[in-house]
Amino acid sequence: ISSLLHETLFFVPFVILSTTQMTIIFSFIESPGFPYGYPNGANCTWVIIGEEGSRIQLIFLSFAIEEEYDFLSLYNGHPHPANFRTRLTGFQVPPPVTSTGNVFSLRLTSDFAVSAHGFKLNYEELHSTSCGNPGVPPKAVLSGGSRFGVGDRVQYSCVPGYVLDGHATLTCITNAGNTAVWDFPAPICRAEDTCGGTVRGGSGVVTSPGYPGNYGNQADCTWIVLAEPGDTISVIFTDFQTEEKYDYLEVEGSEPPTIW
Ligand SMILES: *[C@@H]1O[C@H](CO)[C@@H](O)[C@H](O)[C@H]1NC(C)=O
Ligand SMILES: [Ca+2]
Repeated sequence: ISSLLHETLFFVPFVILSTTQMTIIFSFIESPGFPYGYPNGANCTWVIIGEEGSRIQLIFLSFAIEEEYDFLSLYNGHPHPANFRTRLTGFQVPPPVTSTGNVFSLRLTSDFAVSAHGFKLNYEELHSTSCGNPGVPPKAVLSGGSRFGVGDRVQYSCVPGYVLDGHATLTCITNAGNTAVWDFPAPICRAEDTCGGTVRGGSGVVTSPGYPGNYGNQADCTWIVLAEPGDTISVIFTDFQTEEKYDYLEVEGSEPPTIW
């Protein structure tokens, strides 16, 4: 991995602006002060630059950022609004994220009060023949080794009391753009006898209970998808089958004020 470190800190009352470009010597990034709390008024940018043709994968080890007030924003490329990828906040460790190109930028911004542990992550340069770590969703167990190259498979199961929605086996394949990608997203482990839920974040997957198997009778599941105010949400169906005339999926949208 090639890159360089230069850091500037401007101290203005309640505001810290910092820009960091890192020479990739360490393969981890921590928020300032981790795990004792990042500063208020922070604006810290990290730019990770890989070799031409590679992608950068972030694997979060720890994540605690004051929900909806402080954010870790990711950019595919340099940190310009046009490159915005997603914004992470809250207290759940996010799944791994892979950049589309060889530059990936992170920006931590915090408001004037209340901090949290912050984040720690590993980053890795992926070559075109590696899919990278597909991640371990909450309550899931990953088996099948630690090789994530084209042709490799990984297998998921859930801890007792949880059932798997989605595909249990993922295979690393080459897509039309000649890039190694997993053939399916990582599955979800859901508590037995529950369905539906609330999802947020830049993108995600929703499946019927037991998918790709059949859903049960008498099911009544509601999913709420929340986006940032001002954003729109698109729903893309990759598979759809319900009993015609008897079972339904209704999709409705509401204006932000009714949810927020
Ligand atoms: C953070 O710093 C960058 C670059 O210095 C600037 O463009 C951006 O507007 C700042 N963001 C906030 C929230 O202050
Ligand atoms: Ca805060």
